[in-house]
Amino acid sequence: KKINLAVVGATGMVGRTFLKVLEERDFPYDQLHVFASAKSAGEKVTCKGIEYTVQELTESSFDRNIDIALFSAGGDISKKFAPIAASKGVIVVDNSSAWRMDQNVPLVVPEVNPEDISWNKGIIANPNCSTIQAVVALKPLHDQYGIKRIIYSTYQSVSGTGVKGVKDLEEGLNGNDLLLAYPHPIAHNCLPHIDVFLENGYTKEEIKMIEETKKILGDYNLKITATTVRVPVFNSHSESINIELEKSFDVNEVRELLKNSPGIILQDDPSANVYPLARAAAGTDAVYVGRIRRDESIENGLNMWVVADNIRKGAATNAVQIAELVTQSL
Ligand code: 11C
Repeated sequence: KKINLAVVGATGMVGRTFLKVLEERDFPYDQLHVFASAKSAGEKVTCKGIEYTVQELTESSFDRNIDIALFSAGGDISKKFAPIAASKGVIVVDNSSAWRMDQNVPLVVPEVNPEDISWNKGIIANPNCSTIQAVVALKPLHDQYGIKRIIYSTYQSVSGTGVKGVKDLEEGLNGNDLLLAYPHPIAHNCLPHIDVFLENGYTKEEIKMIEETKKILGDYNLKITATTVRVPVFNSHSESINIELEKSFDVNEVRELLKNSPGIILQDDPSANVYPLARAAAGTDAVYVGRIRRDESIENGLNMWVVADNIRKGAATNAVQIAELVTQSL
């Protein structure tokens, strides 16, 4: 079947990466339609060597036989337009947080729970970037040894915030703190504050990681806590993940298991200074795992360091991978 594809939010940071990833993977579409807000309408974008004029997103945008729409235009746009698109037979792959915890919406990472795509009712949610890379590394461990508890500590790049975050760091490194995106300077700093604070003292980013992990792994008994931190890095999120497993394990066996699991590149040779790094991960689609070692403070404890490009595997690439699986089922 020939697929007609739409990209909503085509001029944003993730939207532009959608187009790049579609081109790189030679996604098999027939027609491509690109939409954005009125402010960006008329701008030009290119995909597979063809230039497209960005159209304003309206309620009639989906009246053109579109099969799949990739959305990354913010939660409010998704809340309004994803149901409109779905009602017209479009399958929406939505990158915002608007639909992720909705019981009627599958939350999918193709390496982890591709089977959940089958029960979609027109909207499939793409998880938060920091969750995606974590669950790619956690899934094989959960299957093999059973996970009891997870402690996440993250080191997240400014591109997760978008253009304003990138500007704050760029200018801040020149001694000019703009504070466009953050309440404190991000240059030469670490901010234990991502998204808004909630009444229980956690940030929304921390709660997203906790809840989305349970939904994707399909295990609501998991005990999870998280501290998410913004660091002065342009691209790629890094995560320290401490895990308590149900069963005993051998550390070398864990390395072998992760090395052979989908989407993962093992980089774990500390004696040669080999471990995952944000700069090396940037611009790639893999999830890098290293620093695998026993947590000797508890029984069956494990530590690892997980890095991925938050705009690619954490957003655009994951959504395109979902769209590829949807295409196979059409
Ligand atoms: C960050 N994780 O790094 C956020 C960005 O729910 O899609 C992604 C927000 C989301 O700031």
